[in-house]
Amino acid sequence: MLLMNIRSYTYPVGRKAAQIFKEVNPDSTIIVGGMHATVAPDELLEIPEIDHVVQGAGEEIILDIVQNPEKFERLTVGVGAKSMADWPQIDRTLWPQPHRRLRKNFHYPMEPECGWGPAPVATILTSRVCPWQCAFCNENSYIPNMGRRPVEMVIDELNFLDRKYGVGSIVIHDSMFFQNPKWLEEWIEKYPRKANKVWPYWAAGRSDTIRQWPDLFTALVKETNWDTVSIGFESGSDRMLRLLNKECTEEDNYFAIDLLNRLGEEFEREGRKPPMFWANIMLGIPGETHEDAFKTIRMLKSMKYVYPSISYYAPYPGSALGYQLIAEGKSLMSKENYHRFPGDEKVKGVDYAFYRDLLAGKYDAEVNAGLDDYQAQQKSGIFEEALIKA
Ligand code: B12
Ligand code: SF4
Repeated sequence: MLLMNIRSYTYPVGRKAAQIFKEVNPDSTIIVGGMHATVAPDELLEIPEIDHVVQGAGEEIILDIVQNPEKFERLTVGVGAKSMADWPQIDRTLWPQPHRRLRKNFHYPMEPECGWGPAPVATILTSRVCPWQCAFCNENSYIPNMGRRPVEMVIDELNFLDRKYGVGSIVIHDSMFFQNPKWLEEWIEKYPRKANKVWPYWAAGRSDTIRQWPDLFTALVKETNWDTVSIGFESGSDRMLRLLNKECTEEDNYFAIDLLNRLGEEFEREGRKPPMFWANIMLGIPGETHEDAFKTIRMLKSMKYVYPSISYYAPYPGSALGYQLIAEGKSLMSKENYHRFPGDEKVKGVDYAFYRDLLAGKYDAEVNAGLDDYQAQQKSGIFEEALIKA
C-alpha cells in the first residue's frame, strides 16, 4: 500500500511515483490525500493507478481507509481532528534516513541548518489555518478550522526533543503564527520560563497585525527570541496589495519595517544579534506596472535587517486569483511542471525580462529616486540571488 500527501507542486512527482509503484506491485492499493487532492481532485482521479483520493483533513479517516479501503468511494471527503491537541507527537525516527553523504551534518532525526538558526533544527506546527483571505493563498476556504496546539504541549515536545537529540533552533512553520493574542501572551509567559532553553525561532506574521499589536510583537521578539520574522509583505504598492486582497497597506508594511529596524538597532547597541525579517516578496503579479515593482524594491531596501525571499507570482489552484487565471487560460503552470521554483515563469503576458533586469540592478536609478543614502547604497543586484535562494 502506498499513501501519499500530494500538493500542487508535487503533483508531477506524485503521479510518476504512483505509476512506478503500480507497475512493480500490480496488486497494491494507492491512497492519496493532501492539498492538491482537495483543490484539484479531477487531476488525481484521472490517474488510473490511484485507487482512492481523500479530500481535506485526514486524521479521523486514515486508519479506517487503510484497513478497509474497499468500503470507501474512489473520491472520499476526509475528517479532521477538532484540535491540534489531538495530534500525537511526531515520531521523527520514522522519517527516512538522509543519504549517507549528507548524514554527517544532518542531525537526523532533527533537521540540518537552513540559514535561519543553528542546528539541530526542530520544525513544528502550533496552528493549522490562517484566517485571512489573500487572493493568491486563501487557505481558510479549504482547510477546516482547528484548535491551536496548547502552549504547554508545544514546550513539552521541544524539551523532549532537546533531551533526546538536542535542539539548536526552531522553525514554527504555521501559516500564521502571529494570530490569537491570548495564545501568544501565554507563549510569552511560559516559553522563556519552561523551555530548556529560549531557542531562537522562525515564525510568520502580518504587517497589519504588527501595527495593531505592536507591544505584543515587541515582547515576542525581545522575550521569546523570535529571531527570524517572516512577513508576507508581497508588494510595496497599495494597488497590488488591494488586487491581492492582502488587507495590508503600504503604511502597515512601513510601520512593521520601522519597528523592526528600531528593535534591531537596540539589539545591536546591547551587543545582541538583531532580529531579521524573512521578507516574502512577489513580483510579476498580473497588472503590475513598472512603478509598482520599483515601489516593492524600494520597500525591500528600507529594511535594515533582512533576508529577502523573492518569488514570481504563481497561480496555484485553491486560491481565488489562481482559479481565475487558470480559467482565463493565462496560467503557465502545467500538469507536467507545477513550477515550484520561485524564478520560473508562471503567467502569460508578464514581462519576465523586465523583472530579471530589475533584480539585476538595471533600474537602480529609478528605484533609488526618493530613497535616502543608506537605502540607495543597497544594490538591487543582490536580489537576483534572493530569487534563486527563496
Ligand atoms: C510548512 C509549509 C511549507 C514548508 C515545508 C517545510 C517542511 N519541512 O515540510 C516550506 C516553507 C518548505 C514550504 C514551501 C512551499 N510551499 Co508550503 N506550506 C506549508 C504549510 C504552512 C503547512 C504544511 C503542513 O505540513 N501541514 C500539516 C499537514 C499534516 O497537513 P496536510 O499536508 O494538509 O495534510 C492533511 C490533509 O491534507 C490530509 N492528507 C494529506 N495527505 C494525505 C494522505 C492520505 C492517504 C490521507 C488519507 C489524507 C492526507 O490529512 C492531513 C491531516 O489533516 C502549508 C499550509 C497549511 N496550513 O497546510 C503550506 C502549503 C502546503 N505550501 C504551499 C506552497 C505553494 C509552497 C511553495 C510552492 C511556495 C513557493 N512558491 O515556493 C513551496 C514549495 C516547497 C517545495 N518542497 O517544493 C501551498 C500549496 C498549495 C497547493 N495547492 O498545493 C500551501 C497549502 C500554502 C498555501 N495556502 O498556499 N511550505
Ligand atoms: S498569504 Fe499569509 S496572510 Fe494571506 S491567507 Fe495566506 S497565510 Fe494568510
